[in-house]
Amino acid sequence: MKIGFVKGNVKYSPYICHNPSIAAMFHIILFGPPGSGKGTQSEKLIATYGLKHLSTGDLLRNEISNKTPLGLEAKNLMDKGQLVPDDVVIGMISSGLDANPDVKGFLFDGFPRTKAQAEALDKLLKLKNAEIGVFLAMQVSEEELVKRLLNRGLTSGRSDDTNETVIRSRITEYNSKTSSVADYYKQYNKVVMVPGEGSIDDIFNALCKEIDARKV
Ligand code: B4P
Repeated sequence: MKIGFVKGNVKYSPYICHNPSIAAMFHIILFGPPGSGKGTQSEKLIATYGLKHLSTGDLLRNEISNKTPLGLEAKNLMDKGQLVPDDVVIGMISSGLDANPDVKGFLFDGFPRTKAQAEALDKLLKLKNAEIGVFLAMQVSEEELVKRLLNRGLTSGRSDDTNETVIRSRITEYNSKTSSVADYYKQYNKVVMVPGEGSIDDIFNALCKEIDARKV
């Protein structure tokens, strides 16, 4: 199956996906530090596998642009490079699960980011007799992350991308609170490390290979 892909002004070449069908429900966590390419790869994965995309970053930015009380609180934390409280993001994900009862599966992007979020997600999925199929962790060096986010900050209008100190705080927050989420899923043998540097298509193909090896 060949699918082209456009993001912003960039058109990515078609790629070959060998087996995009998903017979049984299959839920994926796409994991990695800020700027590792979760949003970029999510767009391609949902288009290929027909999954429902749940990105806590996008949901929070939506609240910010609608100037809701939750958005104002979140912006204050995000602008400092800090995580938003667990109960806020867990509530958003819970609503997202309930609002989409008939999906083939969810692609969780940027969630869970703490052990409390991971445990809450397990409980929410259990209520639906479901579980995570695979936890895909993208590996990118800190210098590459900073370079990518500063570059995105030139055009994204995202205040958390324009200041190198804030970007480094986000990476510190990831190292202290988020990276250990991978250990939580290791106990269930769900974790697969995928290189996050290289061409977007090569990384995408590596992710597809891991998904195709696990889904029914
Ligand atoms: P997120 O929105 O999750 O986003 P991100 O970490 O900034 O980036 P992502 O990894 O998606 O990178 P992208 O593909 O865009 O988080 C933002 C903030 O929201 C957090 O700091 C936190 O405050 C808050 N938040 C979100 N979820 C939360 C949660 N669960 N709990 C608490 N707080 C939460 O790629 C980045 C750039 O790299 C792009 O410009 C892209 O074009 C480029 N790029 C991608 N792949 C590339 C490649 N292979 N080569 C070169 N460049 C590449």
